[in-house]
Amino acid sequence: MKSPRRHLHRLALVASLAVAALPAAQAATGTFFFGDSPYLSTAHVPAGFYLGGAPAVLDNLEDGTLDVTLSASAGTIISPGGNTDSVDADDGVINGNGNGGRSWFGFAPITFSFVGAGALPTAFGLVWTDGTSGDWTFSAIAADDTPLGSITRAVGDASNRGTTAEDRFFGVQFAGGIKSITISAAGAVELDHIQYGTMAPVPEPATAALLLGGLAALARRRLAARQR
Ligand SMILES: [Ca+2]
Ligand SMILES: [Ca+2]
Ligand SMILES: [Ca+2]
Repeated sequence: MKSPRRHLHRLALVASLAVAALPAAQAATGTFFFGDSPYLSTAHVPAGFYLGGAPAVLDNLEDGTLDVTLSASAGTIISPGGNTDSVDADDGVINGNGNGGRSWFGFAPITFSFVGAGALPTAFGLVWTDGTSGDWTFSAIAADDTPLGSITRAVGDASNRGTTAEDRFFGVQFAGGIKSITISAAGAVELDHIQYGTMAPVPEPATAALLLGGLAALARRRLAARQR
């Protein structure tokens, strides 16, 4: 039989463990990674990524040039046709196919750097549209060249055609400014919708810690009251 005291003990323990399990690295550095979420059009920029919901620049590459505020370490824009795999909506219709748009093709690792005038972006992302199926790593660098961390995700549908259900958004937020983002793995990769702007506040971990901390404190207080 479950005693109320044991239940409160357990509640306090669970709440404490939950606080301990929060992503400490994120809280310590203030770097938040987003990914890998499905992406068929600009409507799929993750909610809460940009302040006000919209990026300062989102380059869909459809004008055939990379935005002047960006530079790339490798690769080039490829035209519609063949196996080109742009973001699905770039050819005007979301239909499971990205053959009719343009994308960035090159051999990984590929780094996109902000080279514009003014402050560095605090939210920076791109869309993986094709490449060798398997683990791809998305990483970022701060203004002083300090690594901001990385995430590794298994992506791809084992097809090098323009299929789009596999396409994934990767992004990073850092209030101190992001100098560059890199996608790396062995092999060729196609990317699209390279984008940046001002980060939206990310209250979740702090709020969650506060809530769980409060829950733990409440359980401890109740336990103490029962033990008196
Ligand atoms: Ca399409
Ligand atoms: Ca495109
Ligand atoms: Ca694809």
